[in-house]
Amino acid sequence: MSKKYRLPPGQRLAEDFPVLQYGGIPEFNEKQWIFAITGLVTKPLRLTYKEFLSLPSMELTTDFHCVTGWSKFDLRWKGVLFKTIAAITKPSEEASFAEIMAEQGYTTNLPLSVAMDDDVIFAFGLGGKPLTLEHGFPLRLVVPKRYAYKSAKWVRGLEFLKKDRLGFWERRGYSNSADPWREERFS
Ligand SMILES: Nc1nc2c(c(=O)[nH]1)N[C@H]1C(S)=C(S)[C@@H](COP(=O)(O)O)O[C@H]1N2
Ligand SMILES: [Mo]
Repeated sequence: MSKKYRLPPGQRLAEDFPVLQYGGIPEFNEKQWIFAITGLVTKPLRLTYKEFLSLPSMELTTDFHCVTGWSKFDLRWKGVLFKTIAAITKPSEEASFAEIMAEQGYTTNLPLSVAMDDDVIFAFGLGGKPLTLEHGFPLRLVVPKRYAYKSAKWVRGLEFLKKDRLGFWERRGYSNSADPWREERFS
């Protein structure tokens, strides 16, 4: 595919990989770090970082689109698929949405129809190396088919929900569906 047709409407390719977040970059304290999966699941889970790293993982290469207009091609993430987490915790039939919780109160939300896609990954590696702090170490979500505010950095857990619950940017006027190909930037 030519580069042009890989770029969603209104996007430009960034040369570097910009670092963008609301607020500061949190410290990682492995002793206190827990990833908690709660809500409408048969088997709620609290994982230490070591336990998270020991889950079945994979690498995948995907594109990344920030709502402010920059995109990156071919980021090679390593991590655990969202659907692997779901297979382990077994969301109930009622569960249709997930709220993803990150450090410092940042949240985002996804319908399970999107989150269970084969390219939605909780990543701990990027480009063959551990994730860097500024890009979300020790763990971030990556949702390639949505604007990157859905790709929460420094995630600490997720809750399976019956009804949708808007995240940090989704409550502040950014699109909840956030499809870059339809240019769904604002709500
Ligand atoms: N915790 C947290 N995650 C976040 C954000 C944030 O403010 N806080 N910003 C999002 C936005 S808008 C973008 S574009 C990407 C940027 O990821 P990067 O800094 O790795 O390029 O992180 C997303 N994840
Ligand atoms: Mo963004």
